[in-house]
Amino acid sequence: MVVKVYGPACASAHRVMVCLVEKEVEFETIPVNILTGEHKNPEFLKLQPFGSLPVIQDGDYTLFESRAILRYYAEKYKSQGTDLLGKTMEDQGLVQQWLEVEAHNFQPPLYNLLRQIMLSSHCGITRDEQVIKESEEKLGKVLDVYEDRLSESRYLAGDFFSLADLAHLPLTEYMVGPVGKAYMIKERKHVSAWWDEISSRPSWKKVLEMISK
Ligand SMILES: N[C@@H](CCC(=O)N[C@@H](CS)C(=O)NCC(=O)O)C(=O)O
Repeated sequence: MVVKVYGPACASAHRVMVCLVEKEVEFETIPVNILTGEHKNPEFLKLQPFGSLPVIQDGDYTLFESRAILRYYAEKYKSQGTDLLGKTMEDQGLVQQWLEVEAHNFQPPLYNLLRQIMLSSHCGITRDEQVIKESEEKLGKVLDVYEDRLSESRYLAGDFFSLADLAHLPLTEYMVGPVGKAYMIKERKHVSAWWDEISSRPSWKKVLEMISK
């Protein structure tokens, strides 16, 4: 049975899609239109009571929260496709650590920038230059930590590509694209090399192609 991914026009759904491609799991996308408020319809709230995307349905099983979905598929298909969890307990701990860093340190300031710069018209908020400045400073400090880390290992959790790297793909793609902050990546040598490497993976190129249609 093919996995259903409800999204797909949102960064968190792209995170799930790239994981499924890496794990060689077949899926189809079910469009849910955030702009018309479809994600708050009673039917959709039965799947995701908070009215947020993405959600997957795998047979009778329903799961939401993109990073929970990543962990689920990485474990369920551990020996299929790319191993995204690490081999030793220590590597696995580091994957989980950097996955948390992505969620709690990296994403919040970048999401603020995205809201302010790309989505302010949709979100009904007035662009606030002070919020943009502070968010950029915060994100810069996070990227300085990444620069140190990536000067000693090829990927975030070690010398292997993992969920920790994969989770960064969708929002960083917006960051270097429509948010206009590519220089924050380029001016950090190791972060820049890491981004070039992870964003050239065939799995990510495939997702970009899927979402461009
Ligand atoms: N922590 C959630 C965040 C999901 C999220 O922010 N989804 C956005 C779209 S990318 C959304 O549904 N926004 C509409 C809303 O929450 O009302 C996850 O990782 O799945």
